[in-house]
Amino acid sequence: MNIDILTVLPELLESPFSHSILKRAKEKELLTIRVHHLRQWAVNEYGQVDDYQYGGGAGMVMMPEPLANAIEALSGEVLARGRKYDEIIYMTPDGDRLNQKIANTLSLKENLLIICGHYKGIDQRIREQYVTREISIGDYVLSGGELAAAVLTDAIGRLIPGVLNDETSALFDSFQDNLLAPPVYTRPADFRGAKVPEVLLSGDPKKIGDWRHDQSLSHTRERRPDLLDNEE
Ligand code: 6GU
Repeated sequence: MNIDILTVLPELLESPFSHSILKRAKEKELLTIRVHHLRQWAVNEYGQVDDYQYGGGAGMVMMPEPLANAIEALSGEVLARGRKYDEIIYMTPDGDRLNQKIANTLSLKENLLIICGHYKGIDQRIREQYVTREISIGDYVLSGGELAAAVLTDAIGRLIPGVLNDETSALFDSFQDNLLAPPVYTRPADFRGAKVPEVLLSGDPKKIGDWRHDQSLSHTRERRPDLLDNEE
């Protein structure tokens, strides 16, 4: 999979993909992440990419011209590889709220472009003419789309087949089947008097599987009953 990210703050996206699972995904060449500085497509020598909003009001808006030129240039590069973007995603608090289902769907794509908004956001015409999908990561406001893009990329990247060492382990993640994950334990079996549940020491895979499922269910009922209501 190839993920291109368009931003005015590439520095914010340097570290998140250089560690752990996403680092391994890149090393295995299952995932390529390219961060592009929007200023490359600035409208003048001062590097301008934003301007005052029509109608007045505080806050700058990202101009359509640099964005359109950037999207077209990057689309051209993908086309040179014989492909096109499967989705052009704009990170915005008023987008669809990210969940595991969306992450699963996007993890099956080949080429994604993620646009990080800043200031008051991007000119509406870019949303209408180029963007195919708008995503938010939750009901709170971030200073810009970069951290949200990092969250989305991590959620997608780890789901690409072959990225996780143990192929089955993503299947047991919280949310993968609308259930929260069960509690986990490691050594010692007795930590200052607090013991690991006996069943986990039993060596009986069926019993352990049943216990984990029960724990997932009760944990979900207690903390996130809404997940059970939304069962498809
Ligand atoms: Cl995608 N962007 C910003 N700026 N804030 C957010 C968000 C995105 N998702 C939640 N809050």
